[in-house]
Amino acid sequence: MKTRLCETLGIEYPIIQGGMAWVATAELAAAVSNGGGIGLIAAGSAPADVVRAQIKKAKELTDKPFGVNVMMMSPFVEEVMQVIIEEKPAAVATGAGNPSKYIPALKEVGIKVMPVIASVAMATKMEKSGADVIIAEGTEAGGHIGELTTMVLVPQVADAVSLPVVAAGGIADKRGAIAAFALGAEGIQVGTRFICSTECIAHENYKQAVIKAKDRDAVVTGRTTGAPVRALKNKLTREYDKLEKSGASFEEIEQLGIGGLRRAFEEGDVQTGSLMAGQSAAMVNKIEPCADIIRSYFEGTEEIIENIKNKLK
Ligand code: TUI
Repeated sequence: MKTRLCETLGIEYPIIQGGMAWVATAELAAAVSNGGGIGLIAAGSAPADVVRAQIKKAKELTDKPFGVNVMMMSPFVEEVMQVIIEEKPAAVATGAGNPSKYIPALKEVGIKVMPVIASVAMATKMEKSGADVIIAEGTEAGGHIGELTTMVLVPQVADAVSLPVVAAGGIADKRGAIAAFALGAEGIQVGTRFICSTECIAHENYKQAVIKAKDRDAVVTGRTTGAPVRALKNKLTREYDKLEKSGASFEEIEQLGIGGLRRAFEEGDVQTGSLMAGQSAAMVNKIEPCADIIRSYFEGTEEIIENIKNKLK
């Protein structure tokens, strides 16, 4: 399963690890890259010097291409982009905003740019701005999300742009990968399943919460504030719901979530922490090395394709 994405990034399998703030550290990114995909360090809202240290660490842990995910709403986005231009990781993915103004400088030094988008309009805009890859993220994904499902977003984006499209959101196994390719994608992005990797240094309680999650446990809060976020249902999401329904102010609601990711990731606080995860959490059942996760998406796919052919007879 080699695609244009593999050529663009110099990787073996067409899989990009999701840029999960706090969760996607240099350790995880390097493990994914060593396993033949491309790992991403999540800059999240971290200051630039922290991001630089993470890039340096990843360079020690892998000789393979890796990238950095930049959250465009970060107060440090300007400085983080500068550090990236200096350190030159193979690729940059962006989320939660428009990276257009940084694209020329990133490309100038040979960094591939992969905006994550949730609409066709944003996909065509990114192609015009000079992006190298478009990551189309459906609402099944964890964290900050758009409205459209992967099933309807990916084919529309694939029709609208000529760049390689990567499908993200809800891709939990090789069936999902094959479906993504059927929709026109040339690669997949996987976040939630990598939380449950041996190399991910998230708190064990966070990993176990993902493993325990059932079909309807990854819920959305923040729809009324205009920044919807999908996370595993717990005390925090219930309080969010209550506040939103009570007509509380934007500031009051946002205040509740502050520090939530750190509480989940570092302290393992599964009640008041923000356990961001996608709907695919329900399909993640074990902790295993990144290399095994990657292979599980691409090995044995012939059998599934054969089954499809048989059903269509
Ligand atoms: O960015 C993500 N996932 C995230 S970011 C994040 S941190 C955060 N926490 C609370 C509220 C907001 C952010 C946690 N998870 N995924 C990629 C993604 N990007 N999904 C949707 C978008 C997106 C949305 C709007 C991309 C571009 C965009 O453009 C708006 C515009 O026109 O500028």
